[in-house]
Amino acid sequence: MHYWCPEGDLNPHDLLGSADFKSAVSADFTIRAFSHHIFQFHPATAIIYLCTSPLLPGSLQATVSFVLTGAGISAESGLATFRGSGGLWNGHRVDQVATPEAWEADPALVWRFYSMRRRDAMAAEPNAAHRALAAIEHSLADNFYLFTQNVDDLHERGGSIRVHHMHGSLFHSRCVACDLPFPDQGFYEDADSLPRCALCGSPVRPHIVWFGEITLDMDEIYRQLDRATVLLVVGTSGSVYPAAGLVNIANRRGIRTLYVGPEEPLNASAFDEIFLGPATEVLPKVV
Ligand code: BJW
Ligand code: ZN
Repeated sequence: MHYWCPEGDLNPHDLLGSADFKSAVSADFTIRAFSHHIFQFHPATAIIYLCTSPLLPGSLQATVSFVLTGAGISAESGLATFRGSGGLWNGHRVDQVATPEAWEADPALVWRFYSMRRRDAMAAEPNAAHRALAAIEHSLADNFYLFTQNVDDLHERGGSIRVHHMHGSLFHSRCVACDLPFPDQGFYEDADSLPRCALCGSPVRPHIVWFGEITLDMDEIYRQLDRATVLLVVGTSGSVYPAAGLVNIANRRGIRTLYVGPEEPLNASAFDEIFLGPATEVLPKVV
């Protein structure tokens, strides 16, 4: 392997023997972050380029930052992701229980699932990644927007204030007829006592956005993305739209796009920079 290093502060030959570095830079992926620097690997020439802009702690501070998070940011708090190895519940694929079709066919099953999710989220604690985003919000204030696909409340409990839940909230429910969300921390695990609306008697469902339903706050999301200078995406597989398409919109507007997570998302090629690693390790360094 050959290295090209435009900077004097890092000798790539020191890294050559490091097992961590070898596993961080491989032919499978073209851009890697390691030791606060960004490397680009060209498989054809086997040359690794050290990109000129190192990843510096605090580099997001002087920006208008738009942050999108997914299930991965809560993984280290013990909450299962959707498509990872923990993505099964009672033998059901999680994304098959969280659907309008499942609700139509078996509301008791869906309520058992969301009751369990409520219990798990209540028992979980925010981690260092949630807290790192809260810290940057405190310094950027209105120049920081956090949109999450997650329905748990770990961002709020980690100290974030301006949190927008585009896929709904685990701790709200709504009547299928009246359609107004209300706070609800109940557990509905008995098929004979599922919740009903106090006003009209219709079934009450989780206030969650399932496939085929309209994601929340989209006008606000597009408005804030228009103003952003950086889009930071954390812990999402890039497989669910419209969230997965925000990076493409950002690219068209010339916004710098960063991804943080232990593996590349499906839409990896759309990002300017990818920082591989668990959110609790990488995020506190990035912000
Ligand atoms: C770590 C980590 C660590 C692990 N640190 N990271 C094209 C365009 C637009 C829409 C569509 C389209 N094609 C199809 C559609 C429709 C559909 C869709 O996207 N389908 C796909 C299957 C293709 N989308 C919809 O129906 C949406 N509505 C919609 O489009 O309305 C029309 C509309 C159009 C345009 C504008 C506005 C509206 C609704 C989507 C609803 C998604 N609902 C769910 C379940 C409900 C929530 C719940 O119960 O919790 O939301 S599905 C599930 O997937 C959940 C999640 O929020 C969502 C995303 O999952 P996420 O977060 O990416 O999790 P995973 O498990 O996939 O990935 C975890 C990641 O973490 C991995 O990458 C790991 O590596 C990483 N990780 N450890 C950091 N320690
Ligand atoms: Zn009602």
